[in-house]
Amino acid sequence: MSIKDSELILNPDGSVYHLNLKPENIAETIIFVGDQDRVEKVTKHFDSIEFTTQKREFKTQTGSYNGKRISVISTGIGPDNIDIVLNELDALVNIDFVSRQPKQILTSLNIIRIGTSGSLQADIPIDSFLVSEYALDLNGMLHAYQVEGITNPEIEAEFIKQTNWSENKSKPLVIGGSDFLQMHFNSDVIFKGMTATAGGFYAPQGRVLRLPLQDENLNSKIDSFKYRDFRVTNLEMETSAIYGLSKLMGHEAISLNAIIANRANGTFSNHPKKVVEDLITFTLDKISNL
Ligand code: R1P
Repeated sequence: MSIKDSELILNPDGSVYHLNLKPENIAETIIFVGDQDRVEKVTKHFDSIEFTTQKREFKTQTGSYNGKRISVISTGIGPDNIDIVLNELDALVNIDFVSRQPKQILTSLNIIRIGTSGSLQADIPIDSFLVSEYALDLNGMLHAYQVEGITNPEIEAEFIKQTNWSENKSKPLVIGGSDFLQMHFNSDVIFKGMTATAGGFYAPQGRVLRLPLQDENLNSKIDSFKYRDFRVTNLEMETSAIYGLSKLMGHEAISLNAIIANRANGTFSNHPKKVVEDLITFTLDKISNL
């Protein structure tokens, strides 16, 4: 059965609906950034660029770094955008656009997120790097898929208990990153942790401007959550969605975070651009021998 036009939407030039990409436009190693202006902060280091396109917040450049073909894609903000980006990238490599059927032999992409994030722990300072060994999903987009089997029910149950998580909110999920990429990116200069992913920036991350929170103590309960060696180290808006969909689709994914804020002591980096720039060069060096 072929996938209907309404389900896999292609543009008149044959490119996929939101990303504006054709299968030949992307490499098998893909860097995700949030901000479209950050794409060129990565590709300015490339030897050459073969392809550029942009639609909405999704900007893509493909080129080579030290001879390795890499694509850089901006995802914009949030798990809903990750749903679009991962599904369309997976379609580009694993669905035949002519027969509109999944391919017999599937391709596994290497996906590396270079993001910014706020630390929740005093001992993970601003201007440091953190790799997400695990992601804690507080958002819920993933519950539209069959997530049984890729999550960690024991840690989830303990998190729900310790935070008295509201039944009106989607059930938190804990998902590991790619073991293969974590081994490859292992380094003394990088903290390891469990990254919480929220589906919003303000109340979903415990920020109050004018509206009161559903649970004003939730952030401090998240900060002090402890189960075996697990604690929540940092908060951002994409990692769990990337980890969950990559696991379900068979891609390898890792999330690297430039820590630009520390919410435990209320500090913000004096030079956030430099921290991101340093994480970009660290990442490119590691990718060139992937
Ligand atoms: C919020 O300001 C955005 O910044 C963080 C969050 O995950 C969210 O996307 O990451 P990026 O700077 O990588 O987009």
